[in-house]
Amino acid sequence: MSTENDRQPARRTPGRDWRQSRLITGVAPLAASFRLLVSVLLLCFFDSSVIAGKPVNVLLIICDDLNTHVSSSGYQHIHTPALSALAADSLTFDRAYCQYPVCGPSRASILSGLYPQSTGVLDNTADILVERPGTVLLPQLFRSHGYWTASTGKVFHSPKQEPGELVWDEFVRFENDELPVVKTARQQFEATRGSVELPANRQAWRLLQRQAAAPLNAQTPPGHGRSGLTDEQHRDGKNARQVAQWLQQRTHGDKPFFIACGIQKPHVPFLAPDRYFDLYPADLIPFTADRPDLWDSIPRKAISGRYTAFGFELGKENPALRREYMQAYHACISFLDAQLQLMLDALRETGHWEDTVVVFTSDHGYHLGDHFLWGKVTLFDIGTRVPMIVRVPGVTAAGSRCDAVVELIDLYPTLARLADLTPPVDLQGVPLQPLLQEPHGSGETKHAYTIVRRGSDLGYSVRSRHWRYARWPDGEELYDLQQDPDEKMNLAGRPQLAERLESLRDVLQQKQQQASGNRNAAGSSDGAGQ
Ligand SMILES: [Ca+2]
Repeated sequence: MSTENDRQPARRTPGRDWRQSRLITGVAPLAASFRLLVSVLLLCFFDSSVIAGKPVNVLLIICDDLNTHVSSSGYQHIHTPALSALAADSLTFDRAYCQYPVCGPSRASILSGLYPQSTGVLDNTADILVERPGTVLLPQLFRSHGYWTASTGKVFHSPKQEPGELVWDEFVRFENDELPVVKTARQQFEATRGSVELPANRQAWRLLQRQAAAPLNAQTPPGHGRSGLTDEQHRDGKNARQVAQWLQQRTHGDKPFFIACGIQKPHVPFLAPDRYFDLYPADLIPFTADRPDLWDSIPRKAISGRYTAFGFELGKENPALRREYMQAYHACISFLDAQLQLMLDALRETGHWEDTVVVFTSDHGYHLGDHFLWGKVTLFDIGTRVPMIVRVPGVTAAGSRCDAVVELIDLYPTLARLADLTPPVDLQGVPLQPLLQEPHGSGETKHAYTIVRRGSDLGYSVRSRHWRYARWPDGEELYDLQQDPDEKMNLAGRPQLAERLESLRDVLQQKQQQASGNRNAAGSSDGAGQ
């Protein structure tokens, strides 16, 4: 059971306080002053934690179910000008992968810097602070070192797993305003039966409300379409405006800030303001049809069954329905892109563009009919690869790209190092610092590791620049990503690749051991927390 004591920060070696670490006072003799000046210049050059002499601020923007259908990832058939502009001024990671292709486990992993087998969060109901007491969460680290921390929207998975005051100075989650279709239904209802608030009307109205909203707002089958709302009436419109308001009102005071914005789109239901649908005439949306026998050579456990809820059959294309959903998903992406622009504008207008690290990413990828599948919960590239853009003023080169394999758990140690904070000793991610300055300098040998549950079993995947290997209870997959980037030809049975297969089996075994190796937080010997 969780107790309040479980939710206290773990004991750890504190990093330098930012106020102390950057204050230089007193009058020194000339020679000493010169040495000091050289030291400061060297510090500024080598220590990316100092941006124009100010503490580093952080704006972390994490989208929900956003795959790589964005201009910054090279997808041509999308309108995302804010992402294009951000990428043109930042470093884009082209091979960034989640550690688990489902919201809750992925977010627990990102925000702890740990693989899911160490967080113990392998579904959307588990809470990392219960599963792994004593874990120091990313915003908690910043807060304990003098930062003002705030979140809006879905950063941690759900309100049930919201650590709240433990990690945030302010946190808020918005809802969409009432949909026009619901408003119309409510007015018609009330014209004959009186207020929906009357006790005698509540049950009937709840049923009618659900029916009226379902085509737009249901989870299954996924609602999709033009919401009839304005940008600011949508949850993400409110999220972006909340971030802008915090910046404009300087809610952080004199402290450096760590602001996390959880963008809800393009998670189902795929509804967005009308004008974003106008960008995508359905009959012009392209897709690549798969061959009907695709699944004959792939382990069946690699399938996620969600495609049935969307109304599809395995092995059969339905171009009209596929385009209908793709149009709505793409409209949601253009909508979120416009909200991103608001936040970036606010950073500039408040003078924080050059002292704030900006990270834009997603919790996992998403199938839009690829492999006949819909939704998440797969280990394919489209299900695990995420957009990832990082801007560190004075460090990342404008318009630079990195094709090294990186993992979302790398963000925690990277941000900690940028802010000159001492992270927990047991993080499993690797700081991206060498790549931030030299995107082509290293990262050759890294493998991304992703797992997913299938009942009581797990599927496992490791990926390098060239290969992806997956193991399921009912078979294996091997893809040559240079020849077959869309993963349509499973090579696991090819005799000429037996040696390659064997070496990737070894890599997977090593990753499995590493990933489950930090099940308890450092400093909490019995896992009971501090
Ligand atoms: Ca998600």
